[in-house]
Amino acid sequence: GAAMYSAAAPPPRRDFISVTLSPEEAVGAGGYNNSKAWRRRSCWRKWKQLSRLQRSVILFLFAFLAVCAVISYTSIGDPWKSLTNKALDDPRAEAEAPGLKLANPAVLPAPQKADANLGDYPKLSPQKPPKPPPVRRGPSNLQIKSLRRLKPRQDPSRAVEVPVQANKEEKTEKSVISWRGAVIEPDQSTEPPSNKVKEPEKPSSVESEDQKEPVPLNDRQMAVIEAFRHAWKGYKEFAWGHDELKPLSKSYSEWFGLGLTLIDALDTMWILGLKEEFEEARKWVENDLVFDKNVDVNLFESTIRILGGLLSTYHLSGDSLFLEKAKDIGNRLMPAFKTPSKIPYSDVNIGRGTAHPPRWTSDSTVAEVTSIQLEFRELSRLTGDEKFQKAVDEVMKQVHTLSGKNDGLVPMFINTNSGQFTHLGVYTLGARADSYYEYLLKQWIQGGKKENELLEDYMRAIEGVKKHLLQRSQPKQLIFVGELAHGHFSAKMDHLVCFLPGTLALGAHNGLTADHMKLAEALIETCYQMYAQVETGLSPEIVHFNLHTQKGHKDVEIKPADRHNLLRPETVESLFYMYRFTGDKKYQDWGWEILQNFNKYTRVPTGGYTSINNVQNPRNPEPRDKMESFFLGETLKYMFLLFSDDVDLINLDKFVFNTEAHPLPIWVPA
Ligand code: DMJ
Repeated sequence: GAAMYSAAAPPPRRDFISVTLSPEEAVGAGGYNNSKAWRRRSCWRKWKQLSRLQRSVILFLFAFLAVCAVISYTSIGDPWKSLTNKALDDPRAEAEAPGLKLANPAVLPAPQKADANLGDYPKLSPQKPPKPPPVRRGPSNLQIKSLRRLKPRQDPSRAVEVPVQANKEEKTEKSVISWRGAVIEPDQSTEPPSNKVKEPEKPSSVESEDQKEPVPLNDRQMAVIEAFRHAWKGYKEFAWGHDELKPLSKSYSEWFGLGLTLIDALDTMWILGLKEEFEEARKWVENDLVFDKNVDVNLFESTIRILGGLLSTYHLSGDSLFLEKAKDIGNRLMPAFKTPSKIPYSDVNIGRGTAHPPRWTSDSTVAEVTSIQLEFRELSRLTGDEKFQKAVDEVMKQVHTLSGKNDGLVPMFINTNSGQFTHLGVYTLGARADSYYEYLLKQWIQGGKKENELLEDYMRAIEGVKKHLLQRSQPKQLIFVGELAHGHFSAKMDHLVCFLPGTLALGAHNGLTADHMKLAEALIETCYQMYAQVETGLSPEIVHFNLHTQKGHKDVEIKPADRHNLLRPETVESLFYMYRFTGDKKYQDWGWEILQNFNKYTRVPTGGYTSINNVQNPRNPEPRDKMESFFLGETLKYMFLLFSDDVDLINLDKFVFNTEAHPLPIWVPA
């Protein structure tokens, strides 16, 4: 049934045991004397004064308690361990406690080399071009006016195989590989961004020529709108202006205290055509969104969700309110870059203008410091103030030359004092490294495909993935991306890694090797199986793939600590790219299944959706009572775009999505 949860049951009554200590017992007769020797003597005297029966009873009680303790330790051990791991897997814990995961490394199987020769991906259905874009209709005053007609679909035969120099991490300026051959759309090339800072222009959405007729929405898109409205109802009623809805307790949680869900959802409402909701949220931004607050925010999270959300809403709506707010938060985040190395700290106090690393380390997370570039670069372009771009370009420049990479794969931590990678030897495309790879490609696209170092690092990294991290599972022979820890391959894959098929497809669409598209097709199948092979049809946070055939075993294995689902977007995001670029309807069908399962297992009748603790139990998926802001910012937005046949609804030759699904314009020549 659709509606699964009702309000939380009242807390159970508690019983109390009261214990009274006589003053004498509490402090000892004759005044306070707490010396160890005195205490030892006094206890021994009391023990001697007891009868033999009393002593036996006490000894028996001690023995009994010891047995109970052993039994309860073994039975609560697992949930406790899983709880600890959950905390570690929580993105917030990630942000707050870098290093924790390393302190608790996965138990790795016997060393196995990733098969470097997995180029022969499963046979895939041939690419069908999508139908010509139908004319789009929708709420007229929220229409994104198209810029130009879509350029003809790229002919895969024009894709250029780019040579990759593996094993050479540090290269001098002179030896930079020329990727010119890969740049196939000359009309998108631009001046280097720093040369073209100027007064903010009209946002790209309103510079248009031909406004097209709106397209009627199809049933699946209507279902997404219904889901969004349901989520919004809960947020509006119980969490308005707060960071996240707690749909079961009908309350909210604060992270930064900046209306995170509302800001993350602004451009989704615009794209879905939800005019009333958008206007109401806009009023809140105008009257109640205040950044002058004594609050610590995470640089990465506030950049991708708040700065990114405001910038994209500015571009879609043309409303300068959002640009003003973007400038304000952008300026307040700048103190993060005042570090000895210029590699930013993880946290900034946006009211005080101070920044700091987490309490226990001076490290930052690699994905965090390398996934704020699209937003800060765009802010420079719009404001004419170079400082934003300079700060984030400096980070990329340093990371480009650092040692410690493994065939383009980066470690997970970087030190803000030394500017060097730390905790070397662990390589993943999941948490703490994921969007580094995504932003290499996307910055290259944003800047008009001119910044060769970015492309070079991206191409090399994908070769690194192929060489070290790809394996096939059993029995279905699914290609998956595992992890490498000090030379040991682990068949573990985070759901977060499912951004990769979409990114690979985007690269291929932009002229990179057709081989990337083949890999994308294989990997999106795997990501879909991470849903399809699970009891609820929803993916867990982490899976382990089976490398050996075992009777009755599926490809996907799930550890108790990993079986939660946070309503994450990555698979739906990749399905959207795959459908856009291939037109293969199976991707829409897979997304539709996923939406239905979200409705079945995560929807709360009184409003909102909740993350769940157990994707393996359809009877009780164990709601966690939290709706993450990215469910509205990303998951539902990508669903809506996936079900659309209008390639001009966020045209991927005009916009590039940041890692929180906020579309930013691709720079075009002045
Ligand atoms: C989002 O904040 C972003 O997509 C980020 O890149 C990864 N984590 C969440 C969604 O899973």
